[in-house]
Amino acid sequence: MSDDRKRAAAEAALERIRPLLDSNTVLGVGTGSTADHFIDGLAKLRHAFDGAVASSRATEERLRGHGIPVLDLNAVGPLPLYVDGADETTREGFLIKGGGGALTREKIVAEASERFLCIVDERKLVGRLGAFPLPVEVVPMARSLVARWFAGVGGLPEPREGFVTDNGFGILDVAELDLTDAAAFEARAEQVPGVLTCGLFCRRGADEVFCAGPGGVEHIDCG
Ligand code: A5P
Repeated sequence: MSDDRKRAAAEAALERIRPLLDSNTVLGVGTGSTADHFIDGLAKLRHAFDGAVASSRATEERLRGHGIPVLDLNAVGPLPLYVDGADETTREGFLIKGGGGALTREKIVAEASERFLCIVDERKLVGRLGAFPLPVEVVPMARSLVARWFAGVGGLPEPREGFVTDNGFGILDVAELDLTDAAAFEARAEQVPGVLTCGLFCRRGADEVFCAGPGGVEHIDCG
């Protein structure tokens, strides 16, 4: 059921972007099982746009598998649209991302994009962020230092064992954080030496959320 809803959210985003595409359009494309549905649907629109910037190696491979050209972010200008999933979202478009470990490249592509469309099923729509442990990408030599910082602010950090990001770094998953002021927390956490990226997307959150539930897909304009 969850998979059907992920597909429904992805299809709603495809309908949203279809009229906006032209032969010069380069899309930002996210990572994860919901984004995979989006990529599979995008294959049918292959000739309506120029290509895509991928937020992970896995997404790059899936795009190429569908014959969609993958472009280097450095070779293109600002992207008009970025479509990606999330682990949690609020109605104002604040997100937790990084369950799949692609948070740094996702944050880069989100920053490079004029509009960020987030696709989720209804289990991920929350009133307040933080039930999902916050993924944090860390430079390996700083893992203990960064873990102590997160413990010091009330979190329970756990290294994601055996996981290496596309950037060659590690992930700490931090539970039990008080993210009442998530935007301020994002800014503080990303100042800690050794933190490459924290999985809060508030400074640059989603502009629109497509949330699939039992009654269909709700389109939330985050304002
Ligand atoms: C990838 O690192 C994440 O940010 C994903 O966007 C997030 O984990 C959602 O994944 P699913 O669509 O697989 O639930």
